[in-house]
Order: sequence, then structure tokens, then C-alpha cells
Amino acid sequence: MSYSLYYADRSAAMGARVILEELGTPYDLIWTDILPGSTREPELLSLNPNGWIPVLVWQESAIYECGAITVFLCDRHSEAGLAPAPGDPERGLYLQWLFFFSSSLQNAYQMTYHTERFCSSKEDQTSVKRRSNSRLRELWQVVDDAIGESDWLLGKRFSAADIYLFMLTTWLNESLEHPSLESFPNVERVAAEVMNRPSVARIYASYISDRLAGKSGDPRPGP
Ligand SMILES: N[C@@H](CCC(=O)N[C@@H](CS)C(=O)NCC(=O)O)C(=O)O
Repeated sequence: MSYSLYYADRSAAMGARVILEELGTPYDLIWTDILPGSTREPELLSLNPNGWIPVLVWQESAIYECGAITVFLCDRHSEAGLAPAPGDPERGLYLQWLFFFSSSLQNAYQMTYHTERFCSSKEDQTSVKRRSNSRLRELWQVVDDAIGESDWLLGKRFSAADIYLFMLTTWLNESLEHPSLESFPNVERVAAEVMNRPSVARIYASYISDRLAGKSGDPRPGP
């Protein structure tokens, strides 16, 4: 039985889609409108009461959260070599980055894109936005320093964590006063390598052509 993925372009579901492509396993997309003001389908809300995507459906089960979907898929298809196996010395670092991305970086993006959810009055929004943009800078700096001169997040070995990193870089948008990707040269280098993968070139074709044309890209739907 194939997978189904609740999906929108430029959303957090793109990483899961790239992984499905990398695995070469059949899947179908359930196109989902997550633009501000849109209403979520009852089916999506029954699977993820937060109304967020991605949600991955397989057999009788459905799971949400990018990190969980990444671990689930890469472990189920371990022959693809996208993740260190449990017990592998690199497993810890792999999990570290997935959790860091989902709990810290993705949250900082949420705060810059959906600032109104994080303050109780309109007057506070400017301050929250400013702080979350500098938080974004601090967190990307941590990732940049950790990569250093390495080829990938895990050193010499490519993994699904690099796909996750790439997806997060695509939400940087200078028109929203985010730091530029160029401010983090090690992250930029890894992201450029990920962009060369055929799966990424296919799924991110419009982002890549915008980026090559020097456009910052449409910030929405974003995270
Ligand atoms: N922690 C969740 C966050 C997912 C998330 O932020 N999804 C966004 C798309 S990029 C979404 O559905 N946003 C719609 C909204 O927040 O209303 C995950 O890692 O899956």
C-alpha cells in the first residue's frame, strides 16, 4: 500500500516529499490549502488537530511532525541509506539535528511568519518579530558553526537531516528581515549540494529557478 501525504508547495511537507522521492516508493499527494484565512478540511483536522501539514498516511495509521515522519520513513526504508541505523555511532547526531530543527529553528520561523500567534496585543508584534528574526540568526549560526568545513551535517555522510536543513533554508526571506542565506556560508554550501540531488531539483524546481534568478521567493505559505 502506498503513502499519502497532506501537502502544499513551499510548506514543511516538501521535505517529506523529497524523502519519498529519494526512496522511490509510490505515494500520492493530498493538496492542502494552508494560506492564512483558509479553512482546514475536516479529514485533515481529524488526523492532526493542529491543522498543520505534513501528515503522512500509511495503512491504518497517520502521523504528523516533520521529524517523526523523517525517522519513520528512513527507518522503514533503511536500504536507501538516508539515516544511520539505531546503534550506529552517528545515530545520535542525526536525531539531534532533526529535533533541533523541529523544536528550535522551525519554531523561530513560526514566530516570524505567524507573529500574531505569539503575542496577545498588536502593539507587541513588532517587538516579537524583531526578536524572532534575531533568534533565527542565532540558531542558524549554531548550525553553521557545527558544520564548519564538513561536507554534511553528519560529517562525511549525507543523510535526511541535510534534506531537512535544505527545506529550512528555503524559508529565509530578506523581505521579512530574515538574515540572508549567504550569512551562513557552511549552511549555504550544504544546501547547494542538497539542491544538486535529482529528487530536490524535481520537487523544488520553481524555488531553484527563482533563486537562480536572484528572487527571494514568495514567503507564503511558508512554515
Ligand atoms: N511542528 C510541525 C510544524 C509544521 C508546520 O509548521 N506546518 C505548516 C506548513 S509549513 C502549516 O501547516 N502551517 C499552517 C498554519 O500554521 O496555519 C512539523 O514539524 O510538522
